[in-house]
Amino acid sequence: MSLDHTRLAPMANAIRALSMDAVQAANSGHPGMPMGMADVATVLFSQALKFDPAAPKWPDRDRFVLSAGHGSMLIYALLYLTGYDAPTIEDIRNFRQLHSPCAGHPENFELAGIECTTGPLGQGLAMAVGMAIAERHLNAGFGGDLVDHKTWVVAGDGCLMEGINHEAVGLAGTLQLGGLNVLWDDNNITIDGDTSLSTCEDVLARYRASGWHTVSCDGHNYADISRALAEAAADPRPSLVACKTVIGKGAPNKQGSHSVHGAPLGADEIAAAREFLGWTSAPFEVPADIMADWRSLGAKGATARAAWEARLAADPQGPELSRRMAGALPADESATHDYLASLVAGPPKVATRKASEMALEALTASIPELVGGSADLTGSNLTKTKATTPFSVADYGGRHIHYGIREFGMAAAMNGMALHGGVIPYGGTFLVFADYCRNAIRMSAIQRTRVVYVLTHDSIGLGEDGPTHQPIEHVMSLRAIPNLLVFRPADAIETAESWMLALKEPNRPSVLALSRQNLPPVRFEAEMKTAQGAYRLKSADAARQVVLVASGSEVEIALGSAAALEAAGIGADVVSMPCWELFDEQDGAYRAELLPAGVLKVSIEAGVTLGWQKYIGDGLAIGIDRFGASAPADQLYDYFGLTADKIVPQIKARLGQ
Ligand SMILES: Cc1ncc(C[n+]2csc(CCOP(=O)(O)OP(=O)(O)O)c2C)c(N)n1
Ligand SMILES: [Mg+2]
Repeated sequence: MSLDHTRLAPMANAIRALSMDAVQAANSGHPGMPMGMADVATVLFSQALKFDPAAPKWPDRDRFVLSAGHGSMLIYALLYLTGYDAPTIEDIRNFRQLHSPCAGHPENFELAGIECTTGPLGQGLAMAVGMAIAERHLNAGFGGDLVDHKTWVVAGDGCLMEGINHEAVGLAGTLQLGGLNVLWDDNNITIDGDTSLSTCEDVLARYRASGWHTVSCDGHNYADISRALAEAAADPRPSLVACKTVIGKGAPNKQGSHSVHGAPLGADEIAAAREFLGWTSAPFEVPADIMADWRSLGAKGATARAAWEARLAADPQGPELSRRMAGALPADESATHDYLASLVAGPPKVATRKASEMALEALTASIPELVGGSADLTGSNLTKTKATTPFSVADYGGRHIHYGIREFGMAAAMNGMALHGGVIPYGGTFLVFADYCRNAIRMSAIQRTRVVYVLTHDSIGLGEDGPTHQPIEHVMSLRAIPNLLVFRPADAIETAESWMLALKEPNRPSVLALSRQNLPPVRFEAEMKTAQGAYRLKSADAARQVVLVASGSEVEIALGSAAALEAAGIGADVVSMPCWELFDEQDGAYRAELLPAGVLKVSIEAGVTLGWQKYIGDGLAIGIDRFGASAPADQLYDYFGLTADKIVPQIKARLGQ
């Protein structure tokens, strides 16, 4: 489409009108950002973006990420105007209402045209880095005929100010992700007022210092925007395009002020804006000629998509790319089953982080879409295998990403990779630093992404590094996140099963909480008992008076305690519970049979006891409700009362014996 102002300006005004009317109807929302970026978005969609509304998930489409998610009406308007099946104008009328796919912030699971859920500022841009990583990786494996697309981001001052931006920009610059282009809504306004209230940063200089290309433009001048986008697209480095804009552009009395950031314009100002923009249509109506321009623009994408489909059909690698993009695992699972059989033949005494590495050796060798990494703790998290060579500018085909000390950036990038499709990301750090990336873990769960978090050094069992490094509340607090599987396996077989289960979850992220210290085998057969979340590891010999429930490294302690109880004539079951969430999904009969009423139930876990009551009722919760200490692990277990010697007398006392 030409840069004819007389055509583009009305198209951009359609975005403005829909945005201000939808926010007004909802009596809540953010008109300023979509109105300010309407011109940039119109040029992007008409000049640069590769998309096809008729096939929203077409694998080689450009990815468009609205990192400034509060400006959600921008993307709803664009999807509607360019002709996606959804949202409909009815959906837009119901912006922010229950069951409208036009939620307050864009949700990837609500609308096919939305690549990722945004709203927590900074994470959209950081997810886009992951999308660009996935694109380069698949390009290296499948070639430019099948994989060659860009990632475009609209980000605000907030996205650039957040700490995660430093991590994302550092990673993207180092990896020279030239397909990544960030359009910065450089409007000098945030909620509190002028950006000078809180920042004096030379943003472009920071990006350049991180290996980025930067360019500026007048965000309301179509030719200038087009020039900047073309420059960004051509540069081999990731690009930041500073688009100088006026927030709320088109609202004559309010534009340029923070008052248009997040509140309806009001009837008077909307009337004034209609006058100012020359927009005479009723709310939610777009004049036929303007609509026709938008729809013809949307229809153009079919050509590139059809050409790609023809290339895919002709390419011998086409079926493999399609398999990966569909998220289907390879049919042949013999490598993992062979590995499990080897564990049964010779159960090793290893740390579960080591058991994870052993499982990953088998998994990464047979599942090529697994792309691992670590936030600079590769040798501790044990996430790198023989099959996963480093991912670098020199080799985008590599499958181990050195994320650097960027836990939040890593987690968000993994979300972007999973959302891009074609790869299954996993990455490691210490469990205690899950808090550094917690909101991205939460976003994995909200967005239903298959991301596996390898979180090692999962308790006081890490020993001498002391309380700053010893997770106490972390496993429990991760269990509090909906739609997240938290595995804390007890030995090598449970670890392998946890990995297999995590990878078979297309719509759920998983955490693997893994020990630093060696753990003896507790299971000697491989019948996938982890799938039930919890199972009886040992049945009482004497008449059952107690059920001990434990996870991870404390299963060994539960077994020791049970042996001591049995020696005293007290029958004790031991239940290993590697995954609460899977156990909660079992039927009531199974759960009641495992944790029967009327029997003393005792939980043993080296972390906070808050939460165990739902399984043990008024039973005994053995745990650690304070911060840890710096000492060798054995001494800590004794000091914190996590030994059979210290647990058994408490149980006897509760039983009155
Ligand atoms: C992590 C996070 N912190 C705070 C917020 C709340 N919030 C939403 S928009 C915004 C200001 C963003 O400013 P800017 O990106 O410049 O957007 P503009 O006002 O220009 O539309 C804030 C603080 C959020 N959404 N996410
Ligand atoms: Mg701003």
